[in-house]
Amino acid sequence: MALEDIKVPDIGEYSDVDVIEVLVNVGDEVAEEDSLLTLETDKATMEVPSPSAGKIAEVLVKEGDKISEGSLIFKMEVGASADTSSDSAPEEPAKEEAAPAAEPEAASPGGVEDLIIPDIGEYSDVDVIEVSVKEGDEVQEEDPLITLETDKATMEVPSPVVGKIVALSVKEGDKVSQGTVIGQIQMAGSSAAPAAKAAPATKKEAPRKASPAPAPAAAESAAPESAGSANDYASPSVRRFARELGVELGKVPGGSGRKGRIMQEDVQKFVKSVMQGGGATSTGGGAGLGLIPDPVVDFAKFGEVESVPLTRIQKISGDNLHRNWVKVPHITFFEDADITECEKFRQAKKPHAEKLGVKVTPVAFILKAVAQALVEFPKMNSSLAADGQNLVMKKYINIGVAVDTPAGLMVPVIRDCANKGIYELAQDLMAMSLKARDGKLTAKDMQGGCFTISSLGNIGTQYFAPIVNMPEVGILGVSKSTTKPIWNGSEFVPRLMLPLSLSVDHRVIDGAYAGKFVVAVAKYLSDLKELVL
Ligand code: CAO
Repeated sequence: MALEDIKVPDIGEYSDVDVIEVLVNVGDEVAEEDSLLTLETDKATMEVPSPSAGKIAEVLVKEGDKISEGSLIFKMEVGASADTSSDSAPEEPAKEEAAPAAEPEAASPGGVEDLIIPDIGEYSDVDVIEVSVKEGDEVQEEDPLITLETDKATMEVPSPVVGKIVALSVKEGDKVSQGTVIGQIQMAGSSAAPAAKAAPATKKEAPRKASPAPAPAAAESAAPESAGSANDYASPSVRRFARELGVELGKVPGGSGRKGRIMQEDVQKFVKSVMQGGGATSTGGGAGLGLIPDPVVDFAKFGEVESVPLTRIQKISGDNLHRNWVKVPHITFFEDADITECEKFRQAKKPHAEKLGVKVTPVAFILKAVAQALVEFPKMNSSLAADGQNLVMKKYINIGVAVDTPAGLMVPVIRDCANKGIYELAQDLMAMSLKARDGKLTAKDMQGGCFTISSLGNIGTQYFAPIVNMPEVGILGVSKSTTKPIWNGSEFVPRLMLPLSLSVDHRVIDGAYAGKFVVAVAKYLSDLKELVL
């Protein structure tokens, strides 16, 4: 067993680079290429991998330190055969001298020059994960143009000069290598036509600055955690932005970028939510509530994983559900409706409905019963005014129905339910469910609801506690009907019972009121004659 010095390898032309994370401790066994440290400059985040397998004997660096190429960072016990030379810093690939993609000639002042990927270490076919500019944008020297990512580093390619982007030939998802032309820039002060491609122009200084020349990459890995933990996956400029605002990236929930990357907007949204005292966002931040941060787990440590981006609808409904769950003091009531007669009636009407081209499911009857109960219990059809001082009593009865779609949960609204018959309600329900599943709902289709029905009856389940859809004050959860033995006073008889679960906003609805409401819904479903009275 021999002790080997581990030094910082070639990290391009950077020096005094911040150590933002030390990933190993004394005693840790590491394999060759395991990440030891994460470094960050204002343009790149990179990991320093272990040059060989061994056991960490001494950690000579800590978070916040500044290091440069050659700094001694660890001592490691390696096998007897290991090279113990104190200069055995990571075997850097022979630093091929930055073979410039094009001759670094002088810039043609006022001309148009190609934007070329500079020396990015020994990487090639690197993923473009963000394009920060578009054609027509004016940029300053050093403004980030695109962000690249390998499995060990995230780096920005800055603009080499001040000017206007006149052509852009790169998009998110493309792969680029040193020398790839990604567009053209018209240098400040120029009036040259965009198409007029200048003779090989300056690739001089700026490109080199984009080269973090990070240590050699390990085997292929799609893991997005290029630096630090899974929850602080962001480009260097977003990191800088967060740092300037004093935001810990690990606390920013749900990156909205590709593969969950945290974008500048996510940081802004987080700050806004903290300032407003709200709990943050989709994955549950809760910063304004003084909650501890969400656990961040590297699931890949325990087995194979795959990252599947949330759909837009899932993100939106997630944020809404979270707000509603946190802000509304819920109380949920459970009741069974005896729908034996209702079901007989529905079955009897099926042939006629089919002739009309309508599929009448129990949900049409539930819509009708709820509409009638809302007429009888108008507070359940109200909303708390924004000032918190008044109730807005609605004189119309529009009911939202939660529809399970491949893209996520959507709630289209069926209008004027109190004045519609069963066939018409069934027709509207069919049309809205179809529209939702085809992704064709308009914003208007989902506006104006007074109360929501969430039916899992076609799926199963007994009871569940639905979340009130703010600013509504009530939601009825419906589960699968089953035949149960019911005592009729002298004997048990088989009855088809429908489980109902009513959640209400307890700021507006008292328990007794809610109880009466759900009992009324059950009564209307048990005896349809009540509905016509
Ligand atoms: N008990 C027993 N069977 C029921 C039932 C109930 N409560 N409700 C519906 N069914 C049966 C119907 O009788 C019909 O069967 P038949 O064809 O044999 O008559 C079948 O289920 C109909 O299912 P459907 O989905 O085509 O239509 P629907 O009107 O019952 O429901 C809709 C429409 C949009 C509510 C439903 O499709 C849906 O998306 N539900 C999911 C809602 C959801 O995800 N809520 C979220 C819960 S919490 O986040």
